[in-house]
Amino acid sequence: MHIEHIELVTVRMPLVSPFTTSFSTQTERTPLLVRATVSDHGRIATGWGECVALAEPYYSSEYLEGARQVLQRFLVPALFEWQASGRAITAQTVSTAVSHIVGHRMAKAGLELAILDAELRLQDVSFADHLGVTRDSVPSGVSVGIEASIPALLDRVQGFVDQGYARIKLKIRPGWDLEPVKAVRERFGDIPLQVDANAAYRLSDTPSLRGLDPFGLLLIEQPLAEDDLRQHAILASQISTPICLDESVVSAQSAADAIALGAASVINIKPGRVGGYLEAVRIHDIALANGIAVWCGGMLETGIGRAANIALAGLPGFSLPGDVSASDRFYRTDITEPITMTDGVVAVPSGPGIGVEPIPDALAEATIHSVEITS
Ligand code: NPG
Repeated sequence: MHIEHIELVTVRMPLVSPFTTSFSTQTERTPLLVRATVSDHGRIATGWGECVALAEPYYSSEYLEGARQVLQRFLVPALFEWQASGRAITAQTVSTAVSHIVGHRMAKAGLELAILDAELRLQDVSFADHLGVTRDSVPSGVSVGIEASIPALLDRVQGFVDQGYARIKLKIRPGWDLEPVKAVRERFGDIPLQVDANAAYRLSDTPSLRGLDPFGLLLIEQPLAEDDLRQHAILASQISTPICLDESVVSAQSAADAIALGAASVINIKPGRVGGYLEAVRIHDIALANGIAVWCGGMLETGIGRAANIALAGLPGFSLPGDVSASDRFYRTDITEPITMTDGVVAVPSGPGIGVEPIPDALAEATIHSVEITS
């Protein structure tokens, strides 16, 4: 397989409503799409990937402009150099070809997915088949932001419950934790419910986190800071709600460390956060072998990243509903055919590659920047 050129396309997508977490309020998303045009024995294929870095470095150190620059200046040229030296270009070789560039996992993941999509399209194989996924649908959970008031939160949750989502995740932060959880439990009873703190607490907040124990939550996600593996392990011994790690797990190695330390009994797998789908599968395998449940996280992806996440979420270790909601949870208009949710599940895409591609008009409408890189 030969890479002809790579294009970096930045799109702007307004959110249907503001999404507030412990670190920011987002009103729009500006995903960076990677388009790889490849050839093989005279056949041409186009593959798409999505880099999930936010516009600002609040969730992790990566951010849109930085990701675009590192792709343009370092990652894509490294891949072209690898190709020029006669080494094989496949999705499997991308991470090795760029391994001398430190960090920038979300940018690397977007590039790897574009190559993977193109490669699978040349082979006429779906991502799900490539992974060995046999499920044709996966349960769909929804993430609910911090709202202005408890009544506003209950209205929003009611809407998602009415739509049939299989699980509700509430964003929490100090001062918005026990009350919203209590109110949701009182109104909606025993629905599958979990909370996500995005690293907003400290170990000294253990007493208030223990206050969540009576509510029978599926898990509390990333209560403490990214680097605090040891402190998560201490917290896990002090509260009964299962601890799930998100930000702390950036690689298969950190997943193995977290499991060995007892810092997590559940792991949220986001392919972008860990450097790509191949590393995501490794984390899945380690977790499965250790009896640790995993679920697929979301980063408000467009249909591109969302379709790939749904295929990944079909692997057997993904035993909890993921943040794989319908496109209309966040966007009035997606750049692909919208992902839809019916009866609490989303369908695993079955077409070649990731099974979706941008609709040209929708892509053109949303594009705010694009740059083509050739060898
Ligand atoms: O369903 O795509 C989705 C969003 C799920 O809440 C969600 N993501 O911390 O997990 C998270 C959070 C997030 C979103 C984090 C955007 C960073 C950026």
